[in-house]
Formats: sequence, structure tokens, C-alpha cells
Amino acid sequence: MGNCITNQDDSQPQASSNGKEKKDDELIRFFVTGIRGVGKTTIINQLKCLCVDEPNSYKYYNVDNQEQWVRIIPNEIFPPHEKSKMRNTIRVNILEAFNNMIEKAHELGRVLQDEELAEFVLSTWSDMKSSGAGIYQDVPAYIGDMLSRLRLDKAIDDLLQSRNEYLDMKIDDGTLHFILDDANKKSFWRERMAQIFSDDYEVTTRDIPYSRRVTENQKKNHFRTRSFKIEFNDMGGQRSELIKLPDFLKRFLWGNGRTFVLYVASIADAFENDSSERQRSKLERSARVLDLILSLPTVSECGIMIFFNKYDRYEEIVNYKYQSESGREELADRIGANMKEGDLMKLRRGTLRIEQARELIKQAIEGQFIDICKRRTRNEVYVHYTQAVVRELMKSIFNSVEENIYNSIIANASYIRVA
Ligand SMILES: Nc1nc2c(ncn2[C@@H]2O[C@H](COP(=O)(O)OP(=O)(O)OP(=O)(O)O)[C@@H](O)[C@H]2O)c(=O)[nH]1
Ligand SMILES: [Mg+2]
Repeated sequence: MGNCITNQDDSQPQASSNGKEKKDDELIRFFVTGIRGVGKTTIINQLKCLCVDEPNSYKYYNVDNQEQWVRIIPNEIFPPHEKSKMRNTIRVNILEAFNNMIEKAHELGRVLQDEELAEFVLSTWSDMKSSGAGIYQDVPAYIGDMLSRLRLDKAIDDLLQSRNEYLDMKIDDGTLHFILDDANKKSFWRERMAQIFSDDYEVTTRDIPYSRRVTENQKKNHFRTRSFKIEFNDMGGQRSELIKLPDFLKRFLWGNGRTFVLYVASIADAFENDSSERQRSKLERSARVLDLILSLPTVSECGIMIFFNKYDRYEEIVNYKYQSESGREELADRIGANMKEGDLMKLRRGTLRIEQARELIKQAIEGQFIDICKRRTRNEVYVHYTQAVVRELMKSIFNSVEENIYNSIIANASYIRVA
């Protein structure tokens, strides 16, 4: 156990001449779970992108049938067929976002300058959805010109500016990156869209975390960080995927504090109604799913980590809602039950500084999750606030995760000694 906790310099993988490494007891296994669209795959993709761009610190592996770890060189981590699939995924994401904005504009009775163009986009999307080939069929490059023209429409631009008012207008959080200008104007939507819809566009590691493709089956990813070999099992967030978790845990539980459930929740989901039970927020459903997961018998043998992801979207939404009286009422109605009376009153009146408001709401949300953890587990729970799309932040999160793993292994070792 001792050598697991040493901070060895591991900048080179311990590969044999054929590039293979044997599995050993440094292996840490993560089950990455949570409801749909919270950023589970993005976290893993961000780590894969780091393996491409910073290969001395992050390494990606294939594990063969004999459980041998074979390092994948950076250029082959996203092979050409996968890159072209991702390029198309991003185009599909953008097309869907425009479809949903046009629908929202119509619902609000707003007329677009070129309704014919808007109708064409609506029918293109509807054909893709209803066709047997599914939504990920190729989006032709000429659609990019059409969408760029629509993007200039005042009705569409107004909707994008007031996106935090209409959170039910479904635009994947990552997709905003392609259709909005950078907050600090470092890059513009025009350039990005022209690039993405050009024939020679090759997806970059800067764009990959912003793409969105629903995970349909559990996927394994193997990494080597400074000190550990880590296996991430990316579980889809649909119900059909979530119910497989107990079986996976039973089959793949790997002892001595080396198996973790990484529960990912989007903290921005606190302000969106759940589609199946509209009186509840998506985050409340997420809390209930965590409750169910923690009640599984095998989970008592796992370390628990919670990532409150999409903190950037959380900040943006709270900042927006806090400005208006109706927005503050909404914040108070949604979160107030978990706040102190005095703070709640200040929130309603708008007498808190915006940083204080964000902090109090965040604490109230975290409190709900922590209460569940206290009820369900005696294990240490490691909590992080994350933004999976922001590389530098995720690097420091991954470093802290390594610290958490050390602590878990140490805690587990002392527990066994005492027992
Ligand atoms: N702004 C922002 N967007 C994020 C963040 N994390 C993920 N996203 C975006 O959220 C969307 C959904 O992310 P995914 O990683 O596909 O979600 P998932 O949890 O794997 O979803 P399922 O596979 O359906 O369960 C994508 O558009 C991501 O780019 C974040 O921290 N901030
Ligand atoms: Mg996924």
C-alpha cells in the first residue's frame, strides 16, 4: 500500500518495449453517473483532450483482453473517423439550437425577417428527427450559411440575449460557445460558425468539450495521471442506463478505497423544471437519484465524489435573475426552503451583494445534497465545483481528485487496521 501513496515522478509511463503495461494495484475505478446532460462525458473528454495537448502529464490507454495497458499516442486519441463524427455532432447541436430558437420565437408570437428560411430550417430538423437514420446524419455545409443568416435576425438575437429568461428553450450549454461571442470578445460567432461549417474543418481539442452527444452505453476510458491508473466508466444519464449501475458496481467493485462513485450534478439545473415532473427542478430530481444511488448496498464500499458542474452557467443565471424583482422571487421560491429566514428576506429585497447572493444560494443547494449524504453514508464525501468546459480549472480539479484518492486509500487502510 505504501508505494501507492508516494509522490513518484511518473512523467514517463512504465511501458515495456511493446508499449504494454501490466495492470497493478494502483488502479482506481470511477463510476461516473448523474442525470442526463450534466457534463459526465465532457469531464472525460476534457481529460482526453489534456492527454493530446499535455502528453507528459496526462496519458490515455487502451486496455486489452489480457488487462494490459497499451498507451495510445496523442495523435491517435481522437482518430479521424471519431473527429469527423464530432464535427458533425457540433453541426447537429447548432442546427438543433436554431430549430429550438425559431420554435420559441413563434411561440412568443415574434416574426422573423425571413420566415421562409426559418421554415426550411424547421423542416430540415424535423426530417432528420423522423428519418430512420437518426439525428446524427451528416449536416451539409450549406446549412451553415443559412444559420449564419438567421443568427443576424433580430428576433433570434433577442432570444439569445434573453436566454436566461427562457431556460426551457433548449440550447445545449456547450452549444452557446459556438453561437455567442466570447464575453471578453476574444472570438466571434461569425468566425466560429464559418469555420465549423467549412468543408476542411477538423475538430480541435478546444472545441471537443463543447460538443454534445447523448451517451447510450456505458463506456470505459483509461488514463494515467501523475500517480494513478484511472478507469472512468461513463454511464449515460437516461433511466435505462442509470438502472444498470447496481449491476456494474457488483461486478466491478475494486476494493481498498479504490472504487469511487463520481456523482455529477449540474448546479445550473436548480433553475429549470424537470420535464417529467414540472413542479420539481431538474436538480431536485438529481438529488433524488443520488439518494437512490447511495442507498445501494455496494456503494457503502465506495468513495463518494460530487461534482457540482456548470458553475459558469449557474453564475450567469443567478446574476441575471437577481437583477429583477420577479427573478429574485423565483430564486427565493426555488431555493428559499433551505435558507435562513433573514438571508431569504435579504434575497427577496435584493439587499445582498451579488457575490453574497450566489454564495448563499450555492450553500443552500449544497446543503440539500450533503443532508442526503449524511443520511445515507458514513464515508467521506468529496465535493468540487466544476466547469467541465474550462480546461485550466479542470486541471486543478483533477489534481485535487488525486489528493482525494490518496486520502481515501489512507482512510481505508486505517479503517482496516482498526478493524
Ligand atoms: N457551459 C458549460 N457547459 C457544459 C459544462 N459541462 C458540460 N457542458 C455542456 O453540457 C452539455 C452536456 O454535456 P455531456 O457531457 O454530454 O452530458 P452527459 O452528462 O454526458 O449527458 P448524458 O450522456 O446524456 O447522460 C454539452 O453541450 C457540454 O458541452 C460546463 O461546466 N459549462
Ligand atoms: Mg454522456
